[in-house]
Amino acid sequence: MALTQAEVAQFHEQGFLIVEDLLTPDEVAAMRARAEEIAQPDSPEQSRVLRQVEPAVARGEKEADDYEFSLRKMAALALSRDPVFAAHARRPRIVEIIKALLGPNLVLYQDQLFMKPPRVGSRQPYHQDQPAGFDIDPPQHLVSCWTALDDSTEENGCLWYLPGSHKLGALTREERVEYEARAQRGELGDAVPLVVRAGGCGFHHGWLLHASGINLSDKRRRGYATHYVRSECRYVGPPPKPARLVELGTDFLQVTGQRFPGCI
Ligand SMILES: O=C(O)CCC(=O)C(=O)O
Repeated sequence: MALTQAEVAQFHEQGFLIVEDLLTPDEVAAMRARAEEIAQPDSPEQSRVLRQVEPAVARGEKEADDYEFSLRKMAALALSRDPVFAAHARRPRIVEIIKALLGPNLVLYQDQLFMKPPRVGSRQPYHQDQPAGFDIDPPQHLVSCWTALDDSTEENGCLWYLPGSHKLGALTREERVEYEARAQRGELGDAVPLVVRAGGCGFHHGWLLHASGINLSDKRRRGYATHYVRSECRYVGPPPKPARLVELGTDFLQVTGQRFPGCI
């Protein structure tokens, strides 16, 4: 069993689960090295991997040390079949945990590497993953795994989970904005920081409210998010599939188990 019954029950009650040291230092080092290659301005992956620059750097309000340290995130690494990141998305230790939470048939819907560079890494306001970009029905069968590639601390902008908030279901934009406003006013005292060493993982439900802080430190805080859905779900967004997959000329990444006709 990848998880004890108590851990599964805790996930369903709280909407998240934290597992320390799921990856070995060598596994983390391989992912870091590959991330650094992909983040170079002239890397061959440039056309496939989506990159987003920190907004304040893009506006010229802040200065990053170099191009790599200006990046807010890179996306579609596993989806574009990068061997290192696709292998991580299918890593048995992670997949067994997702199976315990979602069931035996799984695909990877999306993946994102949050770079959170030193000093310029910006806040990610409170949000739920599910309403923001996963067009699936039924909508609740989404679990995200966030893997720390650097030690993740409150100072360098770790993730914060709001326990039990997945039970609220899909919130409206206005409701999500109100949660962020309450966080800014210091009113979300029960939020839990995802403080883990590099190689630790946080697993969260698609409806769980979560946010990440500003990076106030001189060290970066990279975290790789892989978003899994049950293969039994139907894709209900603009046909035939998410725009990113159409652009890449690819499909969702098969992770384990079966696929079903008419489903994702
Ligand atoms: O790593 C971050 O700063 C944000 C991550 C996030 O929102 C997610 O994994 O869903």
